[in-house]
Amino acid sequence: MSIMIKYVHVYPGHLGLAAQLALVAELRGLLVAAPLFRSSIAGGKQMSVRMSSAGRFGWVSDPRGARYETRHPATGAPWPAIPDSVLAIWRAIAAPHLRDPARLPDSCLINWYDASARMGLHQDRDEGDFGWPVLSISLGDEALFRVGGTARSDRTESLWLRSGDVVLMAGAARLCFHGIDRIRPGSSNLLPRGGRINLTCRVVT
Ligand code: MD3
Ligand code: FE
Repeated sequence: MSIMIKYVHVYPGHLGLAAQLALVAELRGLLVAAPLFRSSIAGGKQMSVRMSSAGRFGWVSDPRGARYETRHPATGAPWPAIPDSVLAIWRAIAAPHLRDPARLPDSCLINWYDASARMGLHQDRDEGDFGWPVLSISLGDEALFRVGGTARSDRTESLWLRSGDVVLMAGAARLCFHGIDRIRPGSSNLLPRGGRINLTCRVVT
C-alpha cells in the first residue's frame, strides 16, 4: 500500500516491529565500525543531525564542501557493506522504478536525530545521475517531513513519518526540495534512548 504526496511515494508501516528491531540491531554493529560524525553545511555551521554511511560511498560535508567519499572521515576505513535487509527493501520498492531493475544502491546514508535535530529544506544533488531514485527508511521517533517542488519557493506539504515507514523519491520527486522540521521526542520506544534514525539509499555513480 502506498500514498503519494507531491510525487513522493510513501509506504506507511512497510516494516513491522520485528523487522525494525532486527534492522536496529544490525545498525548498532555497523555504527561501531563506522561511528556517527557531524558534517557541516555551507558557511561552516555544524549540522544538528549526526551521520554515517554504508556502501561504496558515504556522504560527507565539511568546509571544503559536500561530496561522496569511499572512506570514513575519522577512521579512514572503507564504509561497511549495506545490510542485506536494506537491499531487500530496495529490491521490493525501488526496483519497478529503475531503468535497470537489478541495479543496487552504492550508498546508504545513516542520519541520526536527537530530540532537537532537524534538517533544513534542501535538494539532493550530489549524485551523478538524478534518474535513479532515492529510498528512505524511518526508524524510531516520528518526524515532520516537508516536501515542496523543484524551486525553493514552491508550496510545500508536510507529513509525519513514523517508525517503519518507507519513502521513495523517483522521477519528478527526485529533485524536490525536502527537509525535516522537527521530530516528536518520545513518540516511539523502538530505540531505548529515543531519537530517530533515517536511512537513505542512493545510486551515486
Ligand atoms: C525527497 N534525509 O539525507 S529522508 C537526506 O529524514 C534527507 O533524514 C531526510 O533528506 C531524513 O538528504 C529525509 C526522505 C527524502 C530523502 C531524499 C529525497 C526525501 C527526498 C530526495 C528527493 C526528494
Ligand atoms: Fe535530502
